[in-house]
Amino acid sequence: MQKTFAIIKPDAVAAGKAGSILADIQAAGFTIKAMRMTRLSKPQAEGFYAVHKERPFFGGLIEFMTEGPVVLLALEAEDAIKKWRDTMGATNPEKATEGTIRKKYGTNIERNATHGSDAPETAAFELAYFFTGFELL
Ligand code: 3AN
Repeated sequence: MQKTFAIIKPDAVAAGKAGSILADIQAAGFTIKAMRMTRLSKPQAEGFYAVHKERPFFGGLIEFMTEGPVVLLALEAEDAIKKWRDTMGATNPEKATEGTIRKKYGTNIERNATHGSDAPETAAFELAYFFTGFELL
């Protein structure tokens, strides 16, 4: 079993899609190990996306990720990191496969409804950034 980290982003929460996305997550076979709804502060979002800080879209991304509440999730499944990336679909919803979460709920490459860790090292960093050890047992 493997864990990955997911976020239901402010666009999807504001659109009232958090419940549908959670249902899709469970239907896809993930166990929700931990979950918290919160609004990220600017420093919290900047720390989370630190790897992107030189990218041209960084400022807009931080603005977006702090504009309203998000749902933070620790998901568990066999091969959870790849499985969640596949369930979400491509970063750009226009290019995402039919039936994926970003295709169903995303608007554009920035406002793309969900986040998912892209590798074991990032999953470990991201899970520990938002959840403590005892929440992930
Ligand atoms: P993913 O979330 O699919 O791993 P990353 O890590 O390349 O994609 O990008 C992190 C986040 O930054 C994306 N989820 C998206 O919200 C935003 N982003 C990525 N590329 C762009 C872009 N070209 N323009 C605006 N926002 C972007």
